Formats: sequence, structure tokens, C-alpha cells
Amino acid sequence: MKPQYDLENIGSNFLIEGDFIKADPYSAGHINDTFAATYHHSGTHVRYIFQRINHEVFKDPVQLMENIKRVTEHQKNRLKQERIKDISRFSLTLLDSLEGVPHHRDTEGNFWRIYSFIENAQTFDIISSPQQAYQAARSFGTFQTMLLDLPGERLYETIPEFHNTAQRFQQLEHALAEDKCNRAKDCQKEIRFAEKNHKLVHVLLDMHMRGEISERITHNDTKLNNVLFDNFTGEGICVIDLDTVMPGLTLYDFGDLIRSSTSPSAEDEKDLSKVSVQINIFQALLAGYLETAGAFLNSVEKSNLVFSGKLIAFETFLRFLTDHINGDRYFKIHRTGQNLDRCRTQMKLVESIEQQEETMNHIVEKSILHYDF
Ligand code: ADP
Ligand code: GN1
Ligand code: MG
Repeated sequence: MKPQYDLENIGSNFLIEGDFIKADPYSAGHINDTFAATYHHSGTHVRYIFQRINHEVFKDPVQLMENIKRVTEHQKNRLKQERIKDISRFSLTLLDSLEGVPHHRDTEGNFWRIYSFIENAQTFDIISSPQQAYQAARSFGTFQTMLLDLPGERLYETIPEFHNTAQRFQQLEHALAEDKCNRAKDCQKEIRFAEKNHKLVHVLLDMHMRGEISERITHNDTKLNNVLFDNFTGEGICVIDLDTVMPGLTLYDFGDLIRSSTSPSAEDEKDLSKVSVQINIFQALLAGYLETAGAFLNSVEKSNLVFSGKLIAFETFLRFLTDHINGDRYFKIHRTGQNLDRCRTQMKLVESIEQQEETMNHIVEKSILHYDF
């Protein structure tokens, strides 16, 4: 992360009260740059999250911020209607700039936003219990439910065709045809795996085209570490990282939850024997999701919940492999080969789901009968 940003100056362009004390890098994600800034105000320290939006990835940060503003305001209205106390712990709160918009463009052309810091809460990169999976799934299911009636125009597509797996496959083919870094020779097993599973890429796209599943507002990046958990109760309180909230298929969100939280291993784990879908965690995830989103899912969506995990693990595999072949230009890396390691864990997840698909589908069928939607 570049240290040269003048974060005090960035902050001075927003409606923040108090005196700037410090700002430190605070990031786990692969795309944006995040900092925690501390201000002194009325005798106490108050923290904020500063984020530089990666405008190479998100081509129109102003539209993106309009989406986030609409989504968080709608969430807050719904929370108020439900008489939830302490609304600011359950939805992100954007600060306005001096110009009255939720972003600021610095002299170098970088786009910045600031959120109030939600204290006494944390994110997790690796799942630690079924209960945590249950909470994460409840958070995303509730998030989707709240957005079912978002008024106004269709949200902007902040990254067009984001979960178009067929297009992701073509991007891999393109990268391989160029093979700019001469890395394809070391990825033959992975390339064969991609080819063997090509049949997966059209399944949901075709269902959507046939009108069997519909577009809704989805988060599109439902990684475990995009939920804040309350430090004391362990409850999943706030869905964060809203850059990709846009029209999408519900199944992509559940699929990414399976991908990112059913194996108790790091996304770049080198020891693949540690990477596999844990059935008890999947069961908890499913329970949390069905309890909160089950009422609006149609039967095709319900019967493809397990498939969605396989598809998103495969899609993420394609994306990491493509980026490795392209020379690591999209996902941040902290060591050489990291994207290849990430790609291999995703491959292992696809295999792990395939091996347990029957059991997992059986669990879904039984759970659906259990709930009275
Ligand atoms: P990235 O795109 O880097 O994943 P996120 O929006 O997920 O960015 O934020 C990075 C980290 O910052 C999160 O994992 C979380 O720990 C922390 N974070 C983000 N927003 C807040 C907030 N409003 N309050 C407290 N912590 C936050
Ligand atoms: C990126 O920004 P972050 O780290 O939450 C990526 C997701 C991937 C994920 C894989 C905008 O998410 O799509 O699934 O990495 N975000 C974007 O870990 O591409
Ligand atoms: Mg994140």
C-alpha cells in the first residue's frame, strides 16, 4: 500500500469533527486501500474508515458511491421501521464531503470515501465455528431481504458482467493465448481443470435467460470477511464492502458464502489437505440463509444452492488463474505465486463440493421441508 497519501488532508475535505491524530493501513481485501483514522473530539478519540476506491477496477466511482448511498439509506429506513436500536451498528454510515457528496476526489485523481468506524466489532478471514457461519449467512440473507423493495432506478452495474462465469472463462482463454509472463507452462494441471469444468459456466446464465431465476439486488462479494461480528455477542451485525452491490443473481451470493466460509483454511493455503468443505459448517450456513432469505427464494434457486457454491468456487478459480497468468494485475499479492496458490484452493473447493454434492443436496432438501416459508 502506498504510504504517501496525505490522509489528514483527505479528511479535511469531509464533514468530520475534531482534530486529526493518525491514520494507519487497515486492510485485508484484494482491491481497495483501507485506513483507520483517529480524531480527537470533545475529549475522546473517534475512529473512521478511510477508503481509496480502486478506480482501475471500478471505472465510475461516482456512480458506485450513489449506489452505496441509496443502499445504506434504505437499510437505515428499514431498521428504523423495525425499531432497531443503535442503527449505526447495523448499517454503514457514510460521511459527506464539504461539497455535500459522499466522496472526494484528490489532486491525483483518487476517489476517497469515509465511513464511521463501527467499534467493538471485527471481521474474520477464516471461519472458526458453525455458529459464525450461521451468523454470516443471516447477515447476508437479511441484507438481500432488506433490498427487495429498494425504490427508484435500477442500481448501476459497478463492474459489468461481474459474475458472468462464461465471460470469466473467455478472459482466461485470452490470457493463455497471450501468456505474457510465460507462466502457462507451470499451470498445466490447472488449465486442464478449467477445460474439464467448462460445462459449469452457462448453467445459471441459461436459467436466468429462460426466466427460471430472476435478477435481484445482490451483494456480489459475500466473503466471510465482509461481515462485521459483534465482539461480545458474536452476532453478525453489519454487511460491509458494498462496492459490488448491484443487480445480480441471489445464488451468486450464497455460492460465495459457501466458497469463502465452509473450509477452515486461508484462501491462499498451500497445504491443500487443509482445504475442504465441512458439512457441519455448510449446514449452519444454509440454516442462517434459509431463515432470512428462504421466504423469497423460488424453487429453482433453492434447488441450486449447492451448485452455486461449486460455480462460484470455479469462477473464483478462473479469476485467480487468469490474474496469475496475466502477471498479477488485478488482485493484490504479497508474495510471488500467491494468486496461483489462491487458484489452487478454489480448485480443491470445487472438487470437495463435487465429492459431497449428493449429501449437501440432501441436506438442502431436508432443510427446505423443515422451514415453513
Ligand atoms: P476491502 O475492499 O479492502 O475488502 P472492506 O470494505 O471490506 O475493504 O474493509 C476492509 C476492512 O476494514 C474490513 O475487513 C473491516 O475489518 C474494516 N472495516 C470496514 N468498514 C468498517 C467500519 N465501518 N467499521 C469498522 N471496521 C470496518
Ligand atoms: C475481491 O475486495 P475483496 O477482497 O473483498 C474481489 C471478489 C473476490 C475476492 C476473492 C471487486 O474481494 O470478487 O471474490 O476478492 N472483489 C472484486 O477473495 O473483484
Ligand atoms: Mg472486504
